[in-house]
Amino acid sequence: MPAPGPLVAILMGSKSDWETMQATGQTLRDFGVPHESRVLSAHRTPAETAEYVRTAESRGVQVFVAAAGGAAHLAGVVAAHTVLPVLGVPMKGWALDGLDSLLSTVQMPRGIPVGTLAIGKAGAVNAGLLAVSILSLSLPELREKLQAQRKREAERILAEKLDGE
Ligand code: RP5
Repeated sequence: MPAPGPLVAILMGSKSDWETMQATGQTLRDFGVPHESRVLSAHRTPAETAEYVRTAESRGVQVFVAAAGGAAHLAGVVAAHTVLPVLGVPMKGWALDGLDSLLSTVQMPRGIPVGTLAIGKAGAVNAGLLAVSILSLSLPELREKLQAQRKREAERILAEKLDGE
């Protein structure tokens, strides 16, 4: 694993998203993937967001995860400034309970892709796993860790006992 800089940047539109997005950081930690997390808003800090994305690549970032709620444009704005993979996580809550966030994140115009995950915690965890999967293309040890994790999960499911059965 290359030591110094973060390979994944986890961005979120507000500190209020952190409760959910910690799950992405934890997932990356579980796989030993260096990452950093920042609050940056598409609407409230547009210049700083663009600057962060432009400089992240030169620091070694290879995958962006961007989370926002409501008018959730952060992932799209990040994708507008990089050709690296951008994974969008729609936040739950707000006026339409996350459906607004999902549609704002997923409905990108042709040419500027955002890989959009599920709303909320499941999406936050899966964004971490998908980032690991992308990195595993050039880091074979991560592929082995992913395979081991799938096996552990399958064993856990198969070992589930149902009350009364
Ligand atoms: C979005 O608006 C953020 O990503 C957050 O999900 C939502 C509300 O932000 P706060 O009002 O909690 O700062 O930009």
